[in-house]
Amino acid sequence: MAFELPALPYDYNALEPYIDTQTMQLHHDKHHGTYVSNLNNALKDHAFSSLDPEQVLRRINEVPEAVRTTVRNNGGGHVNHAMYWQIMKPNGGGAPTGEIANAINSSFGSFDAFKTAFNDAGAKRFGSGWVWVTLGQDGKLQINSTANQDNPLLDGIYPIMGNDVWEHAYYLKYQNRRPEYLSNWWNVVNWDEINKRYAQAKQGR
Ligand code: MN3
Repeated sequence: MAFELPALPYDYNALEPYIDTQTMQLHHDKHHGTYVSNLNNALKDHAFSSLDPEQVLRRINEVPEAVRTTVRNNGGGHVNHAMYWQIMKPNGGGAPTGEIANAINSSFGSFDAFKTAFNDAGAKRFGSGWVWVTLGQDGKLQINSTANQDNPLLDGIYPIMGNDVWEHAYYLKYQNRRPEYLSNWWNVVNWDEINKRYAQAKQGR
């Protein structure tokens, strides 16, 4: 198989009480697993099946039209979730550290203002999608949101971090209370990993 479901880097129950065990099991094994198998099926006989999945998204316009939407949705689903598991960790959260802390302060004034803007963008996304932090041309951090499984890489922009606001990410525990999920999510954020991704973004990855 060309694309593989990455193992979760911690136990299914490791993000309790903020993200419950059953949600993690279903979200990783079933949802992410299905994106990977659909992506493999769509690109089965195509040279892109040997590419890094991030490159597939960057080159989405070269994917045959017959499977382009399938690849966009499921390739996005694969790349988005591979990032999502890595930018969370047990006993994470707290104030940001390292270079990203400086970038947050210079772009948004304070960590609280940044969190508020991120949570608002996530809460306002109608239906299913993601909320992202990217690096703008001016060197400042930007917050935006996309529908479905669209990733900023479709526009050539490397995402520094993002949160999943599909109902499958939170509904078992939070039901309709998406803002509560968004605000609790900061307790599991992995700033070390986000700093690595920020460095990649600055290098123009
Ligand atoms: Mn998801």
